[in-house]
Amino acid sequence: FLPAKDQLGLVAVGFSGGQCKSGVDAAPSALIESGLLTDIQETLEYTLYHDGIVHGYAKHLPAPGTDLPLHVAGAKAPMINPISVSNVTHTLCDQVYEHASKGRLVLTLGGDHSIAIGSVSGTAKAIRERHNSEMALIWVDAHADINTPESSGSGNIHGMPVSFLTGITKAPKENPNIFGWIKDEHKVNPSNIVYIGLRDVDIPEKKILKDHGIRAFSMHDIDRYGIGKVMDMALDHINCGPGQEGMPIHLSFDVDALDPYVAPSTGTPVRGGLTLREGDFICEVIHETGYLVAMDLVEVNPALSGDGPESIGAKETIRAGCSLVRCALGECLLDRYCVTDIHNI
Ligand code: 4U7
Ligand code: MN
Ligand code: MN
Ligand code: MN
Repeated sequence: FLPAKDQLGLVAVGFSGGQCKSGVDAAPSALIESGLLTDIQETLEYTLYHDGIVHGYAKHLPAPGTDLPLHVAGAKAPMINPISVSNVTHTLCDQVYEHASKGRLVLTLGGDHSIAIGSVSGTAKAIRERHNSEMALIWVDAHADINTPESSGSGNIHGMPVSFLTGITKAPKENPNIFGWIKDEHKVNPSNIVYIGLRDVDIPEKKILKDHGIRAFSMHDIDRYGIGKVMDMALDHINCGPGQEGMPIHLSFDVDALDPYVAPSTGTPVRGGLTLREGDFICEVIHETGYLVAMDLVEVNPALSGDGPESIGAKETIRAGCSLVRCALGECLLDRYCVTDIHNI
């Protein structure tokens, strides 16, 4: 299964159309400017494949004023920017597929969480073709992001990606062009999904999770069992525990899973979240399985820190985001070699 240990494909997606607050489009540049790519190449020793562009996808977007809210039968709110989100995620799907099908580990820097429709579908398709295998999806988030266009109270597509990725939602009848590009090869089996960090799940989402038997570890579970045991149970569920057969893993990390105390600069913060160490630990443990094939880091919004992009809140959020990525790419192993060395002296 494993991607080449030392090759990383990066896609930077400065897209904010899955929700209504501007600023999340500036996250990839902010993460890169703070040194993330230097760490990835020099400290973690990956060969980086990156086109050097932060994709705004302007050329894929419909003319201003034409991407009108889509009224879906029975919905509480119309879908917002449906054409833009569909187009951008279709393009992203192809970009991520390109990297993954060459056996590279793929990192997608968002952007709001709607972009996971593109990144996860691209990885899932490549993994099916390369390994004739299904893929696991670990979704670390305060939210379940599994609303359908009908159940969503906001109409924001960043609250719906998992419903499209599982096929629980199909392209809307009102306009099959919107997400009509998603085929079976792009989809993830609901039984291969694990959530970690949930604490703000809408009532219809709770029903969807229950009806589809999707495994979810809330903050309550983390308090009860501790993050170590929760990760053991999470990996066991997707067959990636010790001695199990294993399955390629896509990690989709929404920075709002972290407590706003450590990551305040995000669009939908919810109190009572993960500590920085719990977040890093999740990423470290997933790295250690050896099954990680792709990661998203989304919902960092440097503009939402109270006092502008230079604020401490934005800097801390960016720093936390970089740490999560480095941990998923194997930083903890470097530490461990040091400890081993000390013991050997
Ligand atoms: B994020 C919400 F209603 N559930 O659907 C919705 F609470 O990607 C929030 O996790 C979605 O940040 C949050 O709009 C999306 C809301
Ligand atoms: Mn296509
Ligand atoms: Mn999310
Ligand atoms: Mn969230």
